[in-house]
Amino acid sequence: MSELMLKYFREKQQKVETEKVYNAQCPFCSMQCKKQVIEQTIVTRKRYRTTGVDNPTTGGRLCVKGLNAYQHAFHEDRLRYPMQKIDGAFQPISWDAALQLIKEKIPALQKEYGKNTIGVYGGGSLTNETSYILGKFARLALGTKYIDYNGRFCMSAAASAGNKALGIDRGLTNQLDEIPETKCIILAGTNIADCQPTIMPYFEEAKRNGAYIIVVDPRETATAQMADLHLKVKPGCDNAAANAILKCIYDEGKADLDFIEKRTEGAEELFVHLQGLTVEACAEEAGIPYQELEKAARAFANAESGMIFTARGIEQQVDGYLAVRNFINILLLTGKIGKKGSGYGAITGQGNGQGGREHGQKADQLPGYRSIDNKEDRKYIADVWGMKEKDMPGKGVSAYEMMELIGRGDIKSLFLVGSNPIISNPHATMVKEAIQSLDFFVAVDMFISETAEYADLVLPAASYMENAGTLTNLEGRVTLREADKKAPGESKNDWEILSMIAGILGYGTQFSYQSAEEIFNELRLASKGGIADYFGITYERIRQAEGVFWPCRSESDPGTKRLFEDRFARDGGRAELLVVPLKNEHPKEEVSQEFPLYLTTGRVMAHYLTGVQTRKSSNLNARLFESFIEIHPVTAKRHAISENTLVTIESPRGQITVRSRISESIREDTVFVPFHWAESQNVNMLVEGRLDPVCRMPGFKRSAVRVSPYQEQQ
Ligand SMILES: Nc1nc2c(c(=O)[nH]1)N[C@H]1C(S)=C(S)[C@@H](COP(=O)(O)OP(=O)(O)OC[C@H]3O[C@@H](n4cnc5c(=O)[nH]c(N)nc54)[C@H](O)[C@@H]3O)O[C@H]1N2
Ligand SMILES: Nc1nc2c(c(=O)[nH]1)N[C@H]1C(S)=C(S)[C@@H](COP(=O)(O)OP(=O)(O)OC[C@H]3O[C@@H](n4cnc5c(=O)[nH]c(N)nc54)[C@H](O)[C@@H]3O)O[C@H]1N2
Ligand code: SF4
Ligand SMILES: [Mo]
Repeated sequence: MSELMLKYFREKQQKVETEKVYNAQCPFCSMQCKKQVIEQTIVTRKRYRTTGVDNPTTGGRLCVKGLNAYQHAFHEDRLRYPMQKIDGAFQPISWDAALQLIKEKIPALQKEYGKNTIGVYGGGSLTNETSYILGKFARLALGTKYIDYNGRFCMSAAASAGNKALGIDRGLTNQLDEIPETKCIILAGTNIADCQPTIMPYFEEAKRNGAYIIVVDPRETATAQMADLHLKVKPGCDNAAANAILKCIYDEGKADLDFIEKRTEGAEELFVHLQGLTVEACAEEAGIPYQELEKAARAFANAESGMIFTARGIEQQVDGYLAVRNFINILLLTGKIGKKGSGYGAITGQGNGQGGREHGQKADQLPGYRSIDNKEDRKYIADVWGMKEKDMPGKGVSAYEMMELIGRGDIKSLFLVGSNPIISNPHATMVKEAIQSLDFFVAVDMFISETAEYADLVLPAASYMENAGTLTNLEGRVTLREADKKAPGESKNDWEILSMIAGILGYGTQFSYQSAEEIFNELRLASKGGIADYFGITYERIRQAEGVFWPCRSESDPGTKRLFEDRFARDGGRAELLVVPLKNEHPKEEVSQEFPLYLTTGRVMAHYLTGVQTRKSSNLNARLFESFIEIHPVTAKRHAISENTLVTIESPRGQITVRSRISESIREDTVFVPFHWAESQNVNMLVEGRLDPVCRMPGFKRSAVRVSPYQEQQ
């Protein structure tokens, strides 16, 4: 090519080359890392680059998921129009036609079967504004009591335990900045290295400052590799491990009696209970050498300050509520809470796992963490919503129980917003059948997920890059996600879609919002005086301060960074110690001759939840494109399983097939499978539907299974 032509092409390229910068916040985990997506158009080709943006929580860090999250937002499979299932296939229709269909179906079903024949199912990825609107939509526009959300599988055990023991459920009682100053840390059932990677520098700094780190996990995860002591607990036996630690602290006279007397109740019963235990018996039950539990107890009790963090490993159990209570007992017994460098943290899961559980998409909850059973709370919210208190429905049921009601035909229609229950619920085969049996099923999603596949109508939702709003991160810091990309085709923000549906059902006046900020201002009022009080928080304040902590009761209130310094939030101001028996009355699935191994489930770094979003990313898929079973070499040998081969895993409920990954990092009696994949790799086909009686959490972290080399069906 001649020099002249090259010059011509170069100039032409420069003219058409454009760069757009989108401000965003990662859609995935509770760290809510701030970022910018930079779109470069060169001739007709688009190229994307992501950079982190400095902020007080993550300092501009991003993990591999955040770096690649633009791939699903710009994916060609994004829904652009409402899609109606006609003769078994989806066809694009207009918004008018979609709304008309809803107007024909919903009132008719309600007339025939009553208002509670409709269910509403939300998610922890939704903004605070959408979560708030979803609760109002269910209770006012549909008048149904059946609303719940995927956070039931996520935060419910920790939330109930926090509420009952301490009087408030805010993920972390202290801000992240205090972690580097603490001297002993227990990480119980949390794999932060893979699940909240950008939190790691706080812990690494603590370690450099001399903190002793204890990890409780049946597997040696990347998180456990950072630990000074790894307690390789038997799945579902964390209660016993915590009891051993409590017993040792008590016996060795290390309990903080002054703190216990001034700030707690229930100590007498706890002491009697501890007197009846032995460390050895608890250790045996937990599957951990007793010397290691004693070491953990001494390290924690002797440290000047200490923090305990829990996550789904101990919480997703049929007694997850009690497990968290027993770890909170350790903090209270040693007086390590409500002080600098001492406190509790439930590591929140989803982007808005925290805010999503505060503003009314939970069966028993009204905005501001108000209770739907409390007459005053009901009256207050009814006034904000312009309805009569007596018309407000009561408490519904939890997410999985809603699936059971669908299966029984009691709920005939479902609005699903931001969740994929066929992959994420326990007993997934039953759930799939239930979903298929619905008379009228509307899903609001960016994609046709495995569940939306069965919908009669799928409404196209905006992605995180297009939908502005607030999300509350794991610290309890309310952040503002700016979004400046245009949503593709005719897709819309969730809150706009819900408002349009409410409008067609006759509630236009109460759902006449023009912006997310307008909804937030109503939410502020609705939360005023509640436990999760957002009244003092405004978009302007969040922009200026880069996030405001709740509770924040007025615009001059700086927000509460550390909880419980002077009093706990329970009536009377004391925290509650609770006896957690070594063998409690909530039996878990036990291994047997037929099903000899414990199965536990969880996550890997590169994928997110049911994988609908991360499986769309070629970069993330390249890291791991299929599921696997982590199995100990001794166990693998016993079951004739070799490395990198297909394995069939069976439980009393079903079977799946995944590839083997043989590793000494897992207990011999346990296997691990992630839950990011569908169909024959959907591990929830193996998990039972039994629930924790207090918080209704399923036991995702312990089932009984057997394994065998995969054999092709003849
Ligand atoms: N990469 C990635 N990050 C995520 C997510 C994701 O899907 N992918 N999801 C987000 C969400 S919504 C959530 S809730 C969080 C979840 O975050 P985590 O709770 O940290 O993640 P999990 O992998 O489910 O479980 C954590 C650990 O518990 C261990 N475990 C299993 N059974 C037991 C047990 O009986 N006792 C104990 N002590 N430990 C046990 C597992 O081996 C695992 O290492 O992560 C968030 N971040
Ligand atoms: N075996 C096992 N099962 C588990 C768990 C486990 O550890 N083990 N963990 C449980 C936990 S902690 C969780 S949080 C659940 C999660 O379970 P799900 O909620 O089912 O998981 P997601 O993949 O987040 O599903 C989100 C869906 O909503 C869509 N979506 C994302 N953002 C938006 C949005 O802003 N608006 C709308 N309208 N749609 C959106 C996505 O495209 C996707 O289809 O899984 C639970 N299930
Ligand atoms: S997945 Fe979590 S840690 Fe990773 S970038 Fe997103 S918000 Fe940050
Ligand atoms: Mo979660």
